Amino acid sequence: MSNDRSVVVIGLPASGKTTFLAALWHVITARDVETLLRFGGLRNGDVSYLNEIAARWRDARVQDRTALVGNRLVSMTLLDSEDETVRVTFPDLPGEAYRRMWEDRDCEPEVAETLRAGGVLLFVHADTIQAPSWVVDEVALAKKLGLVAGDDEIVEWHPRLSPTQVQLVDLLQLLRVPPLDQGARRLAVMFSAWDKAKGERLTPIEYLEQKMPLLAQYLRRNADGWDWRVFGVSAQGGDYEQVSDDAAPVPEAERLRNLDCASVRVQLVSATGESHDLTEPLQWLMG
Ligand SMILES: Nc1nc2c(ncn2[C@@H]2O[C@H](COP(=O)(O)OP(=O)(O)OP(=O)(O)O)[C@@H](O)[C@H]2O)c(=O)[nH]1
Ligand SMILES: [Mg+2]
Repeated sequence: MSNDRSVVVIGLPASGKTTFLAALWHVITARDVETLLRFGGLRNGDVSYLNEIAARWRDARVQDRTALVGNRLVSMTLLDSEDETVRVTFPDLPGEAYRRMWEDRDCEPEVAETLRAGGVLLFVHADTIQAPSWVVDEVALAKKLGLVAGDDEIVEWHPRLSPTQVQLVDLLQLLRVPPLDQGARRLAVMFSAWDKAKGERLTPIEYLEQKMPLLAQYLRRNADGWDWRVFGVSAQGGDYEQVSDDAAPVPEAERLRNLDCASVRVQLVSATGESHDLTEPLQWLMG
């Protein structure tokens, strides 16, 4: 028996979506660490994109920004704990598509189509959260640094200047109104680059509460009926190298490349503990 499921991967630009898919495909195909969902064999469908990004991941090189053109719908055939086949389809869309929804209130019909399916994986780069700031604090800081701006210098407001949590709450709200509304769904909030956040010694849920209180409150108040969980994910285990010829070598990337088993680069932190199993949030989303 086969079940077709789909999962929507969303997140602002450079939030870690493609890197997660690359690491997931490696962990599933290499089969060298325990996972809740297992490789179910090759079925009809094209896995060349997945193979390409996973090869780059193994090489400890940073993924290219996903382009707006081209169909990046990827499918994996997996087996669950009861040996039932589940076929999971994900779109790997560029964060640009989500940024446009916030900034221009616009969404391509194909993007809207993919957004209507299944559980939602929301990626947030843990290390690049744009926090809200107070004008008085900014002025005080500028004065201390001797950077007093002229009184007549006006900075035009742009939606891109909004705090990350404001943009994400809006994105989630857009998923609960027509034409994207699909009723209440499961949502996994994925803090990516968790290796950068670990030093703060917070659990993923505490990280959400402290760094993005508006998003935390929106989810806790249950206004839009999301059934949600929070995960910390380090899909790379550390910093990778840029691909360009003149990019400086990164010692951490060299260390990661030298590990015997590449899957152990990966770390997933949830309320129940730590593992290398990137299929855990998928299993929950499909439950
Ligand atoms: N340190 C660290 N950096 C990471 C990790 N995962 C992703 N990154 C970095 O985050 C940046 C964005 O990663 P991508 O996977 O390309 O992000 P994306 O969401 O697919 O971006 P778009 O395609 O532009 O929407 C890259 O510089 C990655 O190297 C991680 O686990 N650790
Ligand atoms: Mg991408």
